[in-house]
Amino acid sequence: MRVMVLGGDGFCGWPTALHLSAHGHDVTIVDNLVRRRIDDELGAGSLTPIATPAERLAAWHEVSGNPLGFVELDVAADYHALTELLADERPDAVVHFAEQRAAPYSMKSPAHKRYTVDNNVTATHNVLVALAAVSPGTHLVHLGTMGVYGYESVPADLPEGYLTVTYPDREGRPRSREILYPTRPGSVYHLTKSLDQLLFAFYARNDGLHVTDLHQGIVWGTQTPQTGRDPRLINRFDYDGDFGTVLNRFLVEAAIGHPLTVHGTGGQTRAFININDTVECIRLAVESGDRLDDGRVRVMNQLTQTHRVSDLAGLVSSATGAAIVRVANPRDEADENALAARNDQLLGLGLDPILLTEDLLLAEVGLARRYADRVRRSAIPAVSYWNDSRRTAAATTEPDHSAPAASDIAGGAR
Ligand code: NAD
Ligand code: USQ
Repeated sequence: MRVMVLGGDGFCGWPTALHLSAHGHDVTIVDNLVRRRIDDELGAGSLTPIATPAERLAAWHEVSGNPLGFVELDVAADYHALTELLADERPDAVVHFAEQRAAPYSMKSPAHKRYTVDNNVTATHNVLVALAAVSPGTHLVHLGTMGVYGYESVPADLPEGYLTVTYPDREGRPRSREILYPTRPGSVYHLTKSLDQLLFAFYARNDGLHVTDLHQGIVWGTQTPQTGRDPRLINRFDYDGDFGTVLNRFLVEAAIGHPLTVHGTGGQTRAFININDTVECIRLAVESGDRLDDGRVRVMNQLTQTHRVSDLAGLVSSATGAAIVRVANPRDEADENALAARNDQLLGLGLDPILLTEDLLLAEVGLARRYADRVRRSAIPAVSYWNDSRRTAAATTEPDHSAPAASDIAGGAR
């Protein structure tokens, strides 16, 4: 199949592009490289030394014999170029990763909030409008988030995107209908994914677009068999207080002798998936595009396990001897929540989940130790606060590395 990977230079996009290419698909990456500029803005690069796009493409061609296309393009800002590209290529599938994906970065300042909404919502809308105009048969596979469901404890397993609700009609007779599961975003970033969901529903109904929205949990791990084939193919690994996600942060912290930074009580339960399962799920989604219902977005929950943050810290600590520190939580989130979710659809398509084991954790710590001299310890504290009371609470326990000037962020405020 001909597949276009928007955001294919990023942490999930790059290994996905290689995985699809290794499975015989003809892949073109589209990316504006903003994530590399955000590294500079935050003063925190990837733990792993990532090669330039040109070096990456050359290395993949050398080791696999497969060419990869690359187009530098801003999906949010360059609508006309995007439309031309889609009209020329008419891909069978577009995989859409091209959004600002860090909840803390999205809460950092008014400029970061505006950038996140402008970039993410416009990118998604541009893709939908362009597909409807020039390539309506293309299957759009979007990376959404489990966070759209919110993190209230509900006494049920979260369904895959939809809920059947029963309500009384005017005569008091019970009626039922299917609705999109009500969203409860916990950050501006998660809010954009909730808005995306409405855009997909509209364009599927109005224009008959074929859309799969993957509600993905927190991705952990780094390498895949393809990214491990040559040092120039290595995947990025974020550990900083904005883009680093909890388990990958704990693994780096353990590797450099930094205490594991548990926010608040550590009672937050979240959904997780290994990067190797991420790339496989996307392949399964892309290759099952012929199974979509007309006019209805397919929503699949892309997670394999749920874990409590304090349990993860305990696991990493007992495997490595790392100390654990409880820091004032910069986020506005419940002290604790329960979480369970269905993932029947991806299991039904053949996903064979990789479960968290001490061996896998230690392998990641080993990789982190190899690049330990690249870690900037000053980038580790999470210092994007959800509101002023969080900032004040944190100021009593840690130094305040305040948000950067609102006027100069990597993506540029429009
Ligand atoms: P990432 O930041 O590493 O990659 C995103 C890529 O998109 C970057 O290469 C960036 O340069 C590009 N991009 C952003 N805006 C763009 C634009 N306007 N035009 C062109 N390119 C643009 O993020 P990631 O971790 O790879 O996440 C990818 C997607 O998966 C995101 O949409 C995210 O919401 C979703 N997701 C990620 C995780 C996770 O744990 N990493 C979990 C669930 C969902
Ligand atoms: N946390 C800590 N210590 C840390 C970092 C985080 O205790 O050092 C806690 C946070 O307070 C939060 C939990 O760990 O309770 C998860 O935080 P995270 O940064 O790992 O994940 P999150 O902000 O939810 O975002 C990540 C990705 C995002 C994706 C989302 C999936 O960055 O793109 O959408 O995971 S989900 O969590 O299912 O919504």
